[in-house]
Amino acid sequence: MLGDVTDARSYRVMGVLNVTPDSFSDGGRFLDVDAAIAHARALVDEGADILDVGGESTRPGAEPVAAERELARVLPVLEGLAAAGVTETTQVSIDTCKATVARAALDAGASLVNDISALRADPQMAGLVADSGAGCCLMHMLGQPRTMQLAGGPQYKDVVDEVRAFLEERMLFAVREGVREQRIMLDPGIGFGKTVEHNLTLLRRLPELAALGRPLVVGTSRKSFLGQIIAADEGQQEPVAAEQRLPGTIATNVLALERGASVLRVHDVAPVRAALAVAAATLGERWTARGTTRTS
Ligand code: PMM
Repeated sequence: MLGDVTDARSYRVMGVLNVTPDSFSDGGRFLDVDAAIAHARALVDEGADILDVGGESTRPGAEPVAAERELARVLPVLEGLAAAGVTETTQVSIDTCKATVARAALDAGASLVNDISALRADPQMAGLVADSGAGCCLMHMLGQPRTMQLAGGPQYKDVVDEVRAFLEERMLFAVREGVREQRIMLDPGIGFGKTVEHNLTLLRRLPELAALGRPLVVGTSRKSFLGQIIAADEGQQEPVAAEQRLPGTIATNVLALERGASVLRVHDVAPVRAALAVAAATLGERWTARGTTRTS
């Protein structure tokens, strides 16, 4: 179960598997069930501790998807992962805001619900998570994916204070609905209704969110703010393409680890995991080879 530390590492790497036609960085690549399962296995081989399977794009401007369609995308993949034994060795998370999708995913072997609406979108979701005993990730988002980055831009008085208050309120709500606190993880929702500066401030002040006492999930992977920063450094106007954002992904994940993140949600598992291993060793964690503690 998530939270059990099976080796000396204090963090986990969550590999992203988007079974969507339109996700911003990998949309359309894994719509085919066999391609999705092959990619999932590759992520596990690269060292993913958790696989996060999603069937609805959350990129800015994305339109909502009906539950039947979302389910038709993710369920065959989850069933294929179970048949291949992957769900027994690797925790599988379902990235959804819909209780019907989450229920089917949990039945198929998932054990974590990653709800970017933090249990706000579907009134059945909190009860489902509570009754199933699954873990859940509660994420901050201002507005909806369709509207969150519209002109005028998101506004906060103090982004960290507001995100922290939101996460605390959602955690209390979840607990009131019967979700055990030990099963809750929190996520500042990097890129969800935030400017570049908001994202950077959240990363810089991550310890204030870690102070809520629950594991923090951080997802910066390939996000647009990285493309904007790298472009500015190169004197360009247009953000660099998603495939060119790995250095920024690594930099932010290493810094997030140093500031208290527990779960790093990424597309490029192998390079991020390697960077995190070195960062963690530098920070003073015992360094390990997959489960074996090295002393020299
Ligand atoms: N980001 C995306 C989707 N789901 N879930 C959590 N908990 N945190 C995130 O930052 C997050 C998420 C968008 O990225 P993707 O389209 O590449 O999956």
